[in-house]
Amino acid sequence: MPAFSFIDMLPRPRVVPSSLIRFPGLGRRRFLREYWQRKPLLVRAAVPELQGLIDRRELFRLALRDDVEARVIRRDDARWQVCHAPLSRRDLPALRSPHWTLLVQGVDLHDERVAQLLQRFRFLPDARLDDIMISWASDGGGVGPHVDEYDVFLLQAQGRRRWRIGPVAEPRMQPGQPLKLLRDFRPEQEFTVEPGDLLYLPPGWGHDGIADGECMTCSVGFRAPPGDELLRQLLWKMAEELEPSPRYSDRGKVGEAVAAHPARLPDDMVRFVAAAFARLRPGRRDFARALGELLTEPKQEVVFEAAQTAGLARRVARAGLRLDRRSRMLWSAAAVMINGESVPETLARSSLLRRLADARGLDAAAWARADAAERELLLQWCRLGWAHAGIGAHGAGRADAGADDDA
Ligand SMILES: [Mn+2]
Repeated sequence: MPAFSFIDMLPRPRVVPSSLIRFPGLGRRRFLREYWQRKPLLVRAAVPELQGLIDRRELFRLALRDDVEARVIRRDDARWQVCHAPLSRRDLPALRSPHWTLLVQGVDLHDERVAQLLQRFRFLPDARLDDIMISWASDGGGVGPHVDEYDVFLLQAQGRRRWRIGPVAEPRMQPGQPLKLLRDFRPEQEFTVEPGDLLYLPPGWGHDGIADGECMTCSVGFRAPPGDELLRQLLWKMAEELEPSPRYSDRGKVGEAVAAHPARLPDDMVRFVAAAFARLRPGRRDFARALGELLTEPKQEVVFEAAQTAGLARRVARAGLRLDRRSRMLWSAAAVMINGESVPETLARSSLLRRLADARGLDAAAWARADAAERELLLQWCRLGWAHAGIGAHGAGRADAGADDDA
């Protein structure tokens, strides 16, 4: 492999830097250096065009679908109630009744406009990106004082919300509540956000947002899995891929002493397992692949629909292709992972695939440069519904026809 890559010769990614979230008067670089994972930041009018993102009726309709994760949370003085999906209309209190909120998880999986909003946060690694949760609250609604283990950008889409925030060193929870609510939350700051305002909170910051009149808020979440959880899942993945190996043998190793202590576990048997484990010796590449497969694993409720294959190759040659908005794709030095799988060894360093992962689309010119193996793989992804012919009209308008149509 040459030391340089051909990436620069390929078309520029469609995620043009100007579409990324801006931090007026601060700049992304300073945000990353001084605030990211360090301290909260409130940016007024960061995303003014957010107002028309999605309306209440659309959100409610999504919440009632059986492939969508949603919750209704109500507060009755100090008593909280949670109602989990699948939700029916009867689970939604009257709009005018105060102190309740509807939370809809993973809205980016179902709505193209919301998926595009997520794209604006790609100044952070895709590997950290989780999803967009959208909440609608009636007057006084909220989920109570709590702390998350995620980084979160809270974008006020409609109406006003009063936030109280403060660091929480050792979270202690209120007993007997159906939610994890902080027991003695001591907020340090308090402010009201308006449509377009953005509040960034690092993990470990307590927050309590109360709707001031009805309002809608988007939470863009960034997961940060704990080391032990990652390791457990990585080891599990490696275990699944183990090659069959020879059985233990004690030929010539059983001595007279066994008769005196037949219950004793033979040391040699222990050595056998230890040696087998030592031979595993995972390398960087194994870790990258397992991690990438893990992080691109589609969410449980995601089901890809197989696509029409008639004239597929011709359509892609003419119009390029784009990843389905629900496809997750990552690459590393020697591996490319998509939707929980690694690409074959021979394509693991394909600069075309890396480009697709970064830009989430390839135009006809890029397709023209693809080799036969790359084309076959990409067409296969189209057949699975992981990608679609055509760069597509991103940005404006309703979601693409297909999986996301409301019934
Ligand atoms: Mn939160």
